[in-house]
Amino acid sequence: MEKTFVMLKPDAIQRSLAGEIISRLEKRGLKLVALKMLLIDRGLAEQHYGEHKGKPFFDDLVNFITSGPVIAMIWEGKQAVQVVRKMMGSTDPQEAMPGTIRGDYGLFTGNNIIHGSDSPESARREISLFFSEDEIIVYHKESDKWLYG
Ligand code: D4T
Repeated sequence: MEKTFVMLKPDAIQRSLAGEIISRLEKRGLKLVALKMLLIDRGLAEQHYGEHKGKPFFDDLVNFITSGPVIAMIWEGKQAVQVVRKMMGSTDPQEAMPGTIRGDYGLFTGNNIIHGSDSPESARREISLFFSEDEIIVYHKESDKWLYG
């Protein structure tokens, strides 16, 4: 089953949106297989957002993501990467459709609440940045047979 890396950014935690967002992902049918709260240091932030190094918003992005605790998670499901990206909505919350997480809770690109891997390759890279193998829980969920038939 496909895995994706999801992170609730510092604004989600400060605005008490964590439970609500986790609930949405759960209700969709995705399976939570790892979760931790952490403070990201600048080194990890620069690695995670390496592709944006040199862009005008890079420093603000690193300052923001290191500004408070985040919740890092791994969610599993069929096409999990694409499913989470659709649930998140556009990077700019002003453009994000109502019904998406950013479209319902955000107003500004810099503080856009949630990160989700943009491809299975990025998911693998990001999962290994944030989690060790023994932090990923392998278990059976009875509801899967009702979700997938
Ligand atoms: P992340 O990576 O956080 O899930 O967001 P996206 O995948 O939707 O978007 P991204 O990688 O292009 O941007 C990463 C991060 O940078 C912030 N950002 C982005 C910003 O502050 N100003 C900008 O102009 C852009 C493009 C928001 C998300």
